[in-house]
Amino acid sequence: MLEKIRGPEDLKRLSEEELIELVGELRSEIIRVVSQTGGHLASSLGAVELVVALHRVFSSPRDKILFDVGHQAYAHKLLTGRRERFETLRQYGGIAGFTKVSESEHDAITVGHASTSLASALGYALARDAQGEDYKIVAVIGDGALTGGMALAALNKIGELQKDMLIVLNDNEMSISPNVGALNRYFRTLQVQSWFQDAEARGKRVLERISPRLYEFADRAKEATRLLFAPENPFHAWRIRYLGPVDGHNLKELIYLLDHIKDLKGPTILHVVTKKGYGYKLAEKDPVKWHGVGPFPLDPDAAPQKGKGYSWSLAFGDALIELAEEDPRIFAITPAMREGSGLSEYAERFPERYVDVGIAEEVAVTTGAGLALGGMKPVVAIYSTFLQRAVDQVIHDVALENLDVIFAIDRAGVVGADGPTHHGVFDISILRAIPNLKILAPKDAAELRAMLKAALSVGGPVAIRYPRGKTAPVERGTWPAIEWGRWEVVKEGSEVAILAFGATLGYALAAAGDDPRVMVVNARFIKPLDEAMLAELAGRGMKILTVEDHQLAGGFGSAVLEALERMGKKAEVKRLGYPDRFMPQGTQAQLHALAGIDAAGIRSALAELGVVRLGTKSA
Ligand code: HTL
Repeated sequence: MLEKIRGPEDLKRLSEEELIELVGELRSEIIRVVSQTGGHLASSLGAVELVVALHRVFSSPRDKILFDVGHQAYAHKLLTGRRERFETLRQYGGIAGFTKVSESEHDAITVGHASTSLASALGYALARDAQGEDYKIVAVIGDGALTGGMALAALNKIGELQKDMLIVLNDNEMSISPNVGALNRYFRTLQVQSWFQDAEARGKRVLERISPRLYEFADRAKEATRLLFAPENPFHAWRIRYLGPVDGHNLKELIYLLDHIKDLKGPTILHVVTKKGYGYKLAEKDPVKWHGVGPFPLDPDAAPQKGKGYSWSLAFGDALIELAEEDPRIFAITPAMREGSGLSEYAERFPERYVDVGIAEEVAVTTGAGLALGGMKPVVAIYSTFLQRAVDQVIHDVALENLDVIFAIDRAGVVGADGPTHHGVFDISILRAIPNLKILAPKDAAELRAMLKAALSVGGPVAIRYPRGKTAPVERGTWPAIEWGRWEVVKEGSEVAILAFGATLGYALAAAGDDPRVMVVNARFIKPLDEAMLAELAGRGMKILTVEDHQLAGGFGSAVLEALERMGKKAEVKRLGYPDRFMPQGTQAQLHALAGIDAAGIRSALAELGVVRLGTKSA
């Protein structure tokens, strides 16, 4: 069936039975390909019926279907002309793991970060109406993504303007971890109420027959329970029509409903209840683990391979646990990334000093500010890419009053298969401009621990950035000393100093080999720089090669140039990092090589600086 689908219009010709068969084929294909490529399996499996129903009833690309985050849209990709390329999912040069406007006319938005679909839908609606067009707009948003401020603020405006659009709330009770928030609690009451109404409808017929008086009593009890379970529907307060909840795996019912509501005027929310991972037992049982997976064996008894070894995230989480054991003021904050940030165990150990604020990075940062003002020592664990959401909060709420807030910035640098929406390559440029804020980057887990400990006592905001991936594990109780503000000479040399940090330090050492002319410096303090060492290197006439897993514009290398200028020192400087374009998806190693920040790239740069190693061709 799937092979015959060239575009969504082909769905309109299928019978109900054929559509149900298609749903099964889509699931099998998603599981087969993701088992090879890795990807957001559980989210995409849960949305298959929904995607089929939407494409059956609406007419993409004329009608616009906007997927929030875009990680649940694999079935959409398979149905919109990308079946043959689906095997390249998330690979270098392949199709993206999220929807992407430049990839297909059926992808209405380019996305990867959460909570944007409703504002985009509002923009589409304003454009449609301004141009006198009449296409339909459908935003599909998860209950997780609906915890984001952007989504809630857009709802507020959508309700006011009464623009025609359908918002499909795909409620699976999960963000990556179990979902949080008051609205989430409310959705649970709606589900209970709907169950009660079903039971009631069944019971009513029986009761009426047995005893009219009992029926009357039940009818009154029904009113009482309704009040108990369902307070005034908040969407009504927003002037948005609410329908649901309905079973998101009942294809027939979904199609019937969508068909009947597609022409409704004004904004409508259809609350659809789905099961994350639906159709793949392991994922249904453990949707957290199967939210995003690496390649996995198709054997049903096997677990996903999360990649062996000790992650930077765990190195952070373990260190924080030990610090929190000693210091009762430590308080960890995550914007919906408990597992990814290595905080699962911390959250269990210190539930009273832990908060998941939902997919709301702005709230995470400003809650940190409030905690600091209230006398705690907040640690905001946040991915570099998601910190972009909260730049003003860092500036206005934290840095302005020099508050003691630590930012543990995970996934700094290119992240690999998630691609440009998720690369963490802007944090240094953004944060470097902010007064009071200090920026550090450890070379390994031990140094991360040292930095975290030092940051907690130095005062004012401190950002510690570390990459996605593995690092060597360290023993509990390992707290190496670190001299605040000082770089570390890792290898001596006479002619050129490579200034590298974090993920690029290993490459620098590999490129330097045992060449006596090449010095390698662990430039772990990015702000403030170790200006004393920099001045000394320049004074000695050393050439300088900066290497960063970050954009060149405004990054570490720029900071070095600025410092030399400020100090009135001259040095020949060459900078390696990402050029002024968005880095694509691919493995981290592929992307490092592409930008020439890996060992081979550094060797070429050394050659350009005149340090050509004898006996080798390139350098
Ligand atoms: N913060 C922001 C701004 N965007 C993203 N994408 C994240 C964090 C990380 N993230 C995802 S998917 C996801 C999060 C938190 C959960 C979304 O939950 P939702 O969908 O209920 O909307 P579900 O997976 O189907 O349950 C990714 O980075 C892919």
